[in-house]
Amino acid sequence: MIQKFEAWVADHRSDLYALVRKWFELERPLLLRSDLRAVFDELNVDHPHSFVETPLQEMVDLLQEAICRPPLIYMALREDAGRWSFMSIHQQRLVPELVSVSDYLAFKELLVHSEGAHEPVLELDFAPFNRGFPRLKEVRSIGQGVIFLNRQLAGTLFTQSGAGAGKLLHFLTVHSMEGRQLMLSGNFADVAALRAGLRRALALLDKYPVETPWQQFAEPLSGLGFAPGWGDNAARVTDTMSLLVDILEAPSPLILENFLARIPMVSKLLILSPHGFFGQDHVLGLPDTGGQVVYILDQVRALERDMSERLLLQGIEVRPKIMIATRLIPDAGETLCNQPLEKIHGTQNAWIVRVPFRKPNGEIVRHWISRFEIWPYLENFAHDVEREALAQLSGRPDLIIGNYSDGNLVASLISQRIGVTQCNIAHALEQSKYLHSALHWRESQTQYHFNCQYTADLIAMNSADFIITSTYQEIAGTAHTVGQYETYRHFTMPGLYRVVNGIDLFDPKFNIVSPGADAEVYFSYLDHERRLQSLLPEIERLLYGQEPGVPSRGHFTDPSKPLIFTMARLDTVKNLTGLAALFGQSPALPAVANLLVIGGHIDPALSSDGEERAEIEHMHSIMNEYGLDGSMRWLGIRLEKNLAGELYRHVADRRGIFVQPARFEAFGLTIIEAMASGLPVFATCYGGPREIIQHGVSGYHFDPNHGSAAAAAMADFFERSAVDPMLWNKISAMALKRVESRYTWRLYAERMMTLSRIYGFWKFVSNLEHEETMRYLNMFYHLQFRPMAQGSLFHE
Ligand code: UDP
Ligand code: LCN
Repeated sequence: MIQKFEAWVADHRSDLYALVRKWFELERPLLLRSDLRAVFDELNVDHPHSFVETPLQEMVDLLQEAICRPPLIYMALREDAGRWSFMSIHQQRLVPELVSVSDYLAFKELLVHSEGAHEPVLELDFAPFNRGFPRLKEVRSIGQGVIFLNRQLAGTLFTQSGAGAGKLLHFLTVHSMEGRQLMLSGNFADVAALRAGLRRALALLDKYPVETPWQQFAEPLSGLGFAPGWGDNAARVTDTMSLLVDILEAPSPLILENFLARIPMVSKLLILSPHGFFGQDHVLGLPDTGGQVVYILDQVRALERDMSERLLLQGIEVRPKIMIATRLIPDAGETLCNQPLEKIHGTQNAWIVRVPFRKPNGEIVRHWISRFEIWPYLENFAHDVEREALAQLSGRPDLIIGNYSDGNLVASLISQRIGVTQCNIAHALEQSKYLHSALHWRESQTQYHFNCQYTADLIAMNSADFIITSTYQEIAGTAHTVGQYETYRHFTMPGLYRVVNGIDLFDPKFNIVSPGADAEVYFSYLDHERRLQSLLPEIERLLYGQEPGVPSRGHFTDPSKPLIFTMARLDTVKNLTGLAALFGQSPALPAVANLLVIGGHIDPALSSDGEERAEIEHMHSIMNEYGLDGSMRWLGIRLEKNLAGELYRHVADRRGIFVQPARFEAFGLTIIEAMASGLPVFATCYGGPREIIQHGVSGYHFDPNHGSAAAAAMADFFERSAVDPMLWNKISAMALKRVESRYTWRLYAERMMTLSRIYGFWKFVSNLEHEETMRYLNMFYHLQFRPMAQGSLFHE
């Protein structure tokens, strides 16, 4: 593409000059894709000849951003997910030149740091460490790491003249759970002996009826060298052994996956989620406390069920144990976050274990602190959690799952020390939410400490054995937008360090495993039998009357109109104020619907968080400005799950919609909850919702930056549905179907457990531990992260 463009420029210098000049005329040093395109489109209209389908247009199509410092312009081009190139053009010479990522970032640094431009800078490059490792090749395969890994495993391990089979034999021979030997008891000297043993065992099993429980032939099988773990009855043991026979004969990725799926590997889980208020009651909607908590609690229930079922099927009587480690907050308000131990409802053996943050002098931090302020406490926290986990779980966990930047960092520290497989879940990577936050890290340093956060992210994502994402776009974006992980591929924090290769999207560690909506709580409004009728009077009072103790503002002058419902934490990025504004500004929308907002507090003095307080003030000013008190109701409460579930359904009964207006949403659990209730959803086009909803089929996307277009689309939907009720019904039905087929915890748990086993096995047989990377990360942690984290303590 670049060569084609260069050739074109040779004959079209004046056209290129016209475009570059127009870009410079904007007099903005940093131009985004939308700015660059708008100027190009303008030129295309004004210019005597069109540039449609010229190499110039192809080039502009790829542009993501440009840095303008006349007479030079530096451009970042993205041909596809993870495939970038960089180019400079001099206004007079007009010869495009390819530049390195490092040169591009150095030029970008001049935007904030011109005086120090020539100072030496620490450059981070993880690419050389990965040279020897297999990588995916196709953009569309990104996020399907395990499929690729299985192919590699089946292919390479077993073609190396039996070496792979030998490793598998070794793995099965040393494999144990809770100190009990599983699979093989150690009698097999080599693979030939194992084959012979399997033949004898299968012949023995043939004599038993298929339903015969394992215990009845355990002794003769043990005599042949087989330990428990193959199955709970003769049929399943036979199947598992046959799979191994097939692998030893002619391995295929599918057989290998099926066989590994049967090996009991995970009975003890450690899950890390340090920040926020982590609890089961009265926490949702508090600052920094939202979907991550819902996700983990639902995940734990689903994983425990899956683990128990699988262990039983394999004939293992071990009760799985799950520990969620979070911070203990002594001053925890009405929550239980000051309790060291809390059993998770609906589980047999899953617990929240709370460990306090300690200052260097040992003093316990008593109050909630923002997730942006917790960096100095994590190292001590990791030590304390490790000790607690080894005690609570009576030994090492089989898998450690980190959540969000802080949990993933703690997971890395503990996994490295005790040598356990590490899985990361980002939930939200802040570079996508806070645009240019790396470039301008110094300006927001006192509030956000992005230097610590992005360093922690780099360490955690590079040390994880595997990474779970909720959507494809979280890793790789779309044709024109950058993925959340992709923002870590290259970036710069001027004066600190420059990342030229931070993460490789083609790494097989990435896997898409989408969360679900709790089917016990979020089900169709048409499922009348299961509806919680007893909650309806409370909903009536909340929405149309007065519920004692619930702060509110506004009421519905005409309660017969359908509702536009939104519910979220009152963060700036959630943009609930943007929805109120687009509603207030629209001539059509308030005529056809009322707006119901649930989030934050009505009284700003009740909020402990600066960002939330500002949003509260903003919401009031919008309601005042547009006179919304008769068409909008704002409730300053946190809804309990069951009430939230029934409210979604109530809004559906009234043929309303749910709106998620965030400036950027990593995934958006409220979206799948609303869809699971049969509610048509309008959601932001930035982030996960773009993938969850198929526009015009199972809901709609809108651009929150174009409020009037969004309001018009919503008004149009209400108007058309009033004429033709089938429209609302169709979108509702498709939303239900979409969630059922893609976003369920049952699917999640199955996938997650398969991944744990396969990556655990990989780690064992191929020593995927990346010793060199680990050493480099260790140095980076000590020399870069630690001093910064400790430094940030002094801002307190
Ligand atoms: N939630 C709730 N009650 C509230 C506010 C939020 O139950 O008053 C729940 C909501 O149902 C969803 C979660 O909190 O399950 C928010 O998750 P989401 O992914 O939408 O956003 P996040 O807060 O993680 O950014
Ligand atoms: C954090 C977010 O910001 C949401 O978009 C997700 O839905 C939630 O975590 C659960 O992963």
